[in-house]
Formats: sequence, C-alpha cells, structure tokens
Amino acid sequence: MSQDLYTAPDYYLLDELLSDEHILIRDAAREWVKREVSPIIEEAAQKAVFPTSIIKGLAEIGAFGPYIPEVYGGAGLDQMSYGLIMQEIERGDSGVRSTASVQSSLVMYPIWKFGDEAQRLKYLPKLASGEFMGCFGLTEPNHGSNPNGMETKFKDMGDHYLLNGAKMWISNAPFADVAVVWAKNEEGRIHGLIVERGMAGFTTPETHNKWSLRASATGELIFDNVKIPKENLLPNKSGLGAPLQCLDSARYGIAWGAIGAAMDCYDTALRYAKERTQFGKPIAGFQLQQKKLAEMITEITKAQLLTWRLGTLRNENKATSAQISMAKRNNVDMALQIARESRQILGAMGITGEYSIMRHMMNLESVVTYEGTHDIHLLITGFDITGIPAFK
Ligand code: TGC
Ligand code: FAD
Repeated sequence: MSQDLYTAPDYYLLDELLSDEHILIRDAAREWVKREVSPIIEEAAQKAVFPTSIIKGLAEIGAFGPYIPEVYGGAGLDQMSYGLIMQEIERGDSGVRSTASVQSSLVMYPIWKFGDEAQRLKYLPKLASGEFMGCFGLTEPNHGSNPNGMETKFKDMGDHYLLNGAKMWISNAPFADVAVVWAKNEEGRIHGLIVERGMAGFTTPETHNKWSLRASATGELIFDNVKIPKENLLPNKSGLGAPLQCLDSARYGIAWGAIGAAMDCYDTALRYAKERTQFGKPIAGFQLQQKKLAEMITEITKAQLLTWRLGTLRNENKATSAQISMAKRNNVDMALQIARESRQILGAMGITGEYSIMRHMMNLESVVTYEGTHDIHLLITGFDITGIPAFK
C-alpha cells in the first residue's frame, strides 16, 4: 500500500461530543494503526496470513477486553472507548478488527459474564495481554443463521464431559489457544464450554481460498470425543440467549468498525478525486463525482451520529439488542456501498493494492454476513416493531 495519508472525516464536529479521554484513546489507536497496520496489511492480505506480529500492539492499545475490569487485566474503559478503538482498527482492516472483536466480545466477555471466578482469573489476564488468543464456536456446517438448531453436543461422563461435533467459519480458529464453544447437553440445553488447544480429539483445520478477510485466519473446530474437564463449563448462563448476549457486544463493536472502513474509503477517494485530472480538471470538479462524495459523507455522518447515540445508551446500560442490530446492519451496508463507490472513483487504480479500498470492499462482504446477516438484522428490527417473529 502507498503511504498512509489518512485524515478522519468529522463533518458534524462529533469530536465535541467525546471526552478528552475518549479522544486520547481514539488517537492512540489511530496512530498505532497508521504506524503498525498500514505498512504491513496489504502484503498480509495478499498472502492470506494473519500478521501475528501485531498481537502485542493490539493488547497495548487496549483492544483486547477494553471494557473488561482492570482486575482481570482488561482496560476498564467505557463502551464509547471500545467503539472508538474498533472504528480505528477497522479503518486499518476488518480482519484485524475481527481478531480484536472475537478476543474481547466473544471470548473474554462470556468468560467474564458467565464464568466463575477461577475461570476469570485463569484466562482473562492472558487473553488481555495477547499471551492467549481465543475463538468463538457457534456456527456449524448445517446451522448458520439458526444456531438454535446446533448439533454439537456434550455428555456428562461423571468426572468429565465428552464433546462431539463441528463448528465452521470460526475466526482465529487456526491459532487460538482457547475456544469458547456452544454445545447442547443431553436435555438439548445450550451451554458454553472452554476448550483448550492440545485436548485430545480437538483439531482446528484452516479454511483456505477466501477472497475476503484474507488477513484474518478462519477455520473449523472439530471435536471427536474430546474430554472436557467439568470446571471448563461456563456455569452462570445457559440457553441461546448466552451466545446471543455475546453477539450483542460484538455487533456493537462492528457497528463502529464499519464506520472506520467507510471513513478510510471516503478519505482515499476524496484525496484521489482532487489530485486526478481528466479533461483538463480534477475529477472532483465533475458533478457526478461530487454526488458520490457528497452522498458518502452524508451517510458516514448519519452513521456516526447513530452510533455515538448507541454508545451513550450502552454506557447507560439502556441499549436494546434490536437497536444494536439496526446499527450493525445500517453501518455495514453503508460502508459496503461507500467502498464500491470509492473504488469506482479511483478508476483502474481502485482495483490495486496501492490503495486500501478494494481490500475493504472484499472484507465487508464477510462483515455483512457474519454476526447475523443483513437479512437477519432486518428481521430482528421487524420483530421488534411488530412483535411478530418472521424468522421461521
Ligand atoms: P429466539 O427464540 O428469538 O431467542 C432465544 C433466546 O435468546 C434470547 N435472545 C437474546 N438474548 C440476548 N441478546 C440477544 N440479542 C438476543 N436475541 C434473543 C431470547 O429472548 C430467548 O431467550 P429465552 O430465555 O426466551 O430462551 O431465537 P431464535 O432461534 O428464533 O433466533 C433468533 C435469531 C435469528 C435472531 C438468532 O438466532 C440470530 O441472531 N441468528 C444469527 C446468528 C449469528 O449472528 N451468528 C453469529 C455467529 S458468531 C460470528 O459470526 C462471529 S464473526 C466474528 C468476527 O470475526 O468478528
Ligand atoms: P445461512 O444461514 O445459510 O444464510 C444464507 C442466506 O439465507 C443469507 O443470505 C441469509 O440472510 C438468508 N437467510 C437465512 N435465514 C433466513 C430467514 N429466516 N429469512 C430470510 N433469509 C434468511 N461464526 C462463528 O460462530 N464464529 C466466528 O468466529 C465466525 N467467524 C466468521 C468469519 C467469516 C469470515 C465468515 C464469513 C463467517 C464467520 N462466522 C462465524 C459465521 C457467520 O456467523 C455465518 O456465516 C452467518 O451467521 C450466516 O450463516 P450461513 O453462512 O450459514 O448462512
């Protein structure tokens, strides 16, 4: 990628709504992305490898468990700070944000909320420092949008559980040290289990040939009569509501992250349009290009305002799952449209790795699907406003 000249758009002076601490945290993440992610991310994506060298830096900017209490190694920050960190990381790359989302909201969060004190003390500090990396297994080959149908199951063997089944499309699976896995007991009730790399019968084959999220490692989790110690069951919540509560936290982070990707595409396209001359003037001077750019900044500003409000509601513990769904759906779709329009503004240059836009565009095709597809989030809004579920 050519030099990172990013300047963040703030058309409605939203910085004035943030505290000095928020700005400090956001700017530290912004600088880190410019320094540590931008120079290496294009090559990592082209080679389809997760750049493990950035794990330490992610931990240092507080991206692993931003809102987890400091006593467990987290950064003890508020929800606005969490969102701002996700925005900055995804400005760099959605795959890097994926790694941080999974670690924080899908691994640390359930251990913190649904685990016991011994589990919190054993895993959270190591996950916060990046010494341990985690993954979250909900999706299965036959059950994506409908996780309630999961077939992975565990049996009580007296002094341990026996786990069988398979999970698919799992971010971080190929290198994760621990997996938070959702499985049914003999009564068909869903529980969370902590599965550790090295347990006999547990394998994590990598999924290759992705055109999206290439700098994030994706894989399967295969459980063939895995003996799980009884102390690895998360005791404090069961049922589908438990993983869905984790998803609320991760979807909230994605709502912020998608704005970051959109801001990067817009900023790149605006700079290019002002510099690129055709027919004797900068292409930014043509009405068609101005329409694209003006609509982009309008949509980004609307998403920034929506998400800032969601952040204040989350801080007050008042945000509903349906409000989070609306923001995830709106912002990812907005970012995808902006990536596509920005790519066109760059003409042929837009398809190269010299610029980040095509990578963002391909990444966002996963982001619009994972953590609940665009359709599912619309149905969640539909259910919320009508009271009638249309999922089945
Ligand atoms: P339903 O009957 O509606 O609900 C079952 C129970 O869950 C409760 N609930 C929630 N609890 C907390 N948070 C939420 N958001 C909740 N939504 C529902 C609900 O009250 C009920 O509780 P109870 O006590 O009555 O049992 O469930 P359903 O089977 O009809 O499904 C609803 C639906 C379709 C919305 C849900 O299944 C869904 O969200 N599906 C999408 C699946 C999904 O998002 N998978 C994501 C996998 S993880 C991932 O993609 C990680 S990508 C990571 C990265 O790289 O960043
Ligand atoms: P399906 O559920 O088969 O859906 C296919 C299509 O049908 C979609 O367009 C969907 O919107 C539509 N559809 C489904 N049901 C309905 C309905 N009721 N009404 C209308 N339309 C419907 N999962 C994890 O557990 N952990 C992870 O870490 C993780 N990481 C991922 C990383 C990547 C790169 C990707 C691509 C996926 C990841 N996932 C992960 C899986 C992801 O959550 C699922 O792909 C997603 O939930 C959709 O499931 P599916 O792919 O099986 O699609």
